[in-house]
Amino acid sequence: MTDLADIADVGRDARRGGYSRHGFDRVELELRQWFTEEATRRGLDVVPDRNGNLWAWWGKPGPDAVVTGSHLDSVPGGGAFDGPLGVVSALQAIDLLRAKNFSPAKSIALVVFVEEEGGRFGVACLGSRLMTGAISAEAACKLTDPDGVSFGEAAHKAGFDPLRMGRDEQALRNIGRFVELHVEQGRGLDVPVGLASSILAHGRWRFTFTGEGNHAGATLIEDRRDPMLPASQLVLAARRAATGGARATVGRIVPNPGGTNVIASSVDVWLDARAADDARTREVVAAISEAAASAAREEGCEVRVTEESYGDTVHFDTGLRDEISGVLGGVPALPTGAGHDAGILAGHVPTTMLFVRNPTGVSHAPAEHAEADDCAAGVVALASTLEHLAR
Ligand code: HGY
Ligand code: MN
Ligand code: MN
Ligand code: MN
Repeated sequence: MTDLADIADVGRDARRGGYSRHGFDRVELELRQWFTEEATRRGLDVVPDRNGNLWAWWGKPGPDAVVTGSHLDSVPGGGAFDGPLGVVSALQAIDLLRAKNFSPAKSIALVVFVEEEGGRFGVACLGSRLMTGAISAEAACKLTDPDGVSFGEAAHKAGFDPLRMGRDEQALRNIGRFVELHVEQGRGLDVPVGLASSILAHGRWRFTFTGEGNHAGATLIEDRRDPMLPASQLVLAARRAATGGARATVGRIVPNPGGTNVIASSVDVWLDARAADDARTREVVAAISEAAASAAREEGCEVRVTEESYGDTVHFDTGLRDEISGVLGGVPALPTGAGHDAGILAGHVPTTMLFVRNPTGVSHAPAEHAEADDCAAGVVALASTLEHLAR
């Protein structure tokens, strides 16, 4: 809690409430500096990788290390725990292990992934996707923020070379086991600490509706081709389609040009859809796309759909999970609807996640919370996990 308090003033969003911390923005760079100082003060060697992620090493950097970490960026107006809890818990776990004079046989590394939320450049888990090759450097560097700054430009400004980005074999070889500690984000956990079993298949789709920009007063209703109408139908279709445990959300709509007395000429609508498996997710998105296309036709508008990112269901390594559950004296395993860098890494290295209880079930919002005692239990669990894996 002291570590979280250390950064409590960094990136507060007075307008939205909570925090807005985004990959390579001023605030995230300040948090990276904070992490670098905290890790260095503990005698860890901080080395950035080629893709904008930060590594802090206890022991020599090299293959088969035990790696833990999370991210420091947030959604717009996010909570204090999603991401930073995993980073400060990693630092605290190191302190605990040091205090008991543990001497790891394997190197331990802490990692901070860049742009996990995709809050600035639109694609979540950008740092881990780049590292694993799930997105190409070319595609990643072309992504732009709402001001038109590209990820490549932002990375360059932060001291990274876009030409050297991309799948990082060395970094992947260095991860023997990966553990991410995270605040649980629903109401799935009624004890202080649990383990993740799986992540829903999920992705993001942009729907661009195009109509005719015109005057809000002078244009008769029957003369309009207003793209806001099919955009609104998409929102309703998303709710209708998300049955049986599937989730579909529209959290962001951008009308162009966006004037109160202007019929928009186009509207961008972002759909976040998640479901148990690939087939069901595709089905939900297809149903919503069909409704959007038909609503667009009815209004004389056009619609273009772009899949901005997608990942199939993740099943975390069951062997590693059982092993860690044993170390922790038996803890529940639960699925989650939230995405994580651990989900990206799970396709490449044995990976597990520790969840810390969320008493309110709120996340991606200022009210996100975890009790101090549960956070402490999380640190102890992470320390035991690292100790077990690195001995
Ligand atoms: O959106 C997500 O699930 C994640 O927190 N990136
Ligand atoms: Mn999140
Ligand atoms: Mn997170
Ligand atoms: Mn006028």
